[in-house]
Amino acid sequence: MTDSARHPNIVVMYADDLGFGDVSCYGATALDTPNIDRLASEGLMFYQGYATAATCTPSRYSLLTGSYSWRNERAHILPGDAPLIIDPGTATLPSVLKEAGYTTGVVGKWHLGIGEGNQNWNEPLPLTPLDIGFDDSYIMAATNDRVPCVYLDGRDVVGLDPSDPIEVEYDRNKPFPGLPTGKDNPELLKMMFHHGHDMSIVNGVSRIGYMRGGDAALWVDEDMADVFLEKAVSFVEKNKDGPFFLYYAFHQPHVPRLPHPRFVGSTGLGPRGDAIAEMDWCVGEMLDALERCGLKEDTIVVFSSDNGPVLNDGYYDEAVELCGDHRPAGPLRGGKYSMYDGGTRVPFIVSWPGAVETGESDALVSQVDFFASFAALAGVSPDAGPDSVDVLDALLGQSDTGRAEIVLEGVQAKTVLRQGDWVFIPPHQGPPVNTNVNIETGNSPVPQLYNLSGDIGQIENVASIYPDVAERMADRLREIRSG
Ligand code: NG6
Ligand code: CA
Repeated sequence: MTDSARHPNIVVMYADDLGFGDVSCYGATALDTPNIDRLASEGLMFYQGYATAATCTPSRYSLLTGSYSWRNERAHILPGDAPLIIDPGTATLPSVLKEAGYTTGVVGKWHLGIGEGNQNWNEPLPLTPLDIGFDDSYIMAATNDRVPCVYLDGRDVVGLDPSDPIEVEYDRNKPFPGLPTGKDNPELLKMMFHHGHDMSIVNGVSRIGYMRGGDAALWVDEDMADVFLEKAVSFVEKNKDGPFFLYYAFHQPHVPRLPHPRFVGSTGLGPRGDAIAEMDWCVGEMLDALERCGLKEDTIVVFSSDNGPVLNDGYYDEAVELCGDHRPAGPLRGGKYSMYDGGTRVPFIVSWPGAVETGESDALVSQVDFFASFAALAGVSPDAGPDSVDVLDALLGQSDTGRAEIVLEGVQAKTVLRQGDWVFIPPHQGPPVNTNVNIETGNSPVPQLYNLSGDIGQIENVASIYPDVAERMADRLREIRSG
């Protein structure tokens, strides 16, 4: 092995709300994802690959820290003005790789908080990705449906005119007087909200949160894919002498779904499908850039998603009406927010041409394992804590064995244990269905036990047939949570 083969570049491409059944290599027929498929054909597709949680912030927290998110009570869906929830000094995937000589960059959706609270967006930002291990950072602070709707380059808002400062307010009862909102001025909207998302209007779309000022800095949703892609590609070009770690976090297909006009109508599924097509194109552009730079065989490329799919996540965009026979979660039950597998089991592809075996793997792996696995690959051994398992051999296709067990997290940090093929869901209070999004939550007054080997759709609760298994797993889950 040459040096560069021992320390490959690492590119993690991370979709937002993309389901297990949303790409063609995982069985989708209603839309084509030729570039993700190309990555899969050059690498290894995991069928038991998980995000740690069924929502964004917790999954991203785990991916970057190697720690289960329910251990940090701040790791829940964050507002756009939340402080950074990863403390500087914490070992993170980028900080550990940096120690091993990598140059590290993040481009795209962040959603792990910025600053120390009460953030003044008009001054250099105090706590950013730059403070937890990234050398370069070009991000949006939270989500594309949350204010502030601006890009952050390092510590600065891009394109901010100091004479038009930004103000952000998340208290629902404190709209900026005189400024239109989705709630009061629906006639100004190009995409109507369905639930939530009725506060400040930016680019014809009402968002979560109020903002005022910063007009010259506001993003244009339709250009977002191109903006992030350009930054991601230039990071690769700039650092092609490597090794580098790039965390490229897409905003698609999260709401509001506003792909560039050149993708509008490219699928029959409406804006949600078109946003997936746009993201797939970005994947292809990144693969081409790596090839152009001569890095194809020196780079591990990972593609995955932060949580499962949702159709109506708060805007009328025809995702439900145009879905037809398409099953965004494939054969899995539930979706985003859910404790069922549809919430957390996601497309999970690892490619390293020449080094990773090609084909399919049934090894149980989680994004929380990137921390320990890639640290091992880079030759460093941080104090990984108990949650991140070195499954490098499985990720490289050299072993069929991944983890023995994994804790999965639905919304509100409700946890589930998977052990082998068994999934145990403890009784949890709350409605069985989140009616806003029409997704089963997994809440039930009784314990649930499923065996995925014959029941991938988690249809038959066998807790009363195997009470000893259910009890053993309940104990184990309690033990892990208290450990
Ligand atoms: C929810 C939003 C949803 C989405 C989600 C975060 C409402 C009613 N719903 O609170 O639209 O933004 O948060 O998604 O506001 S995530 O993928 O970033 O976790
Ligand atoms: Ca998400």
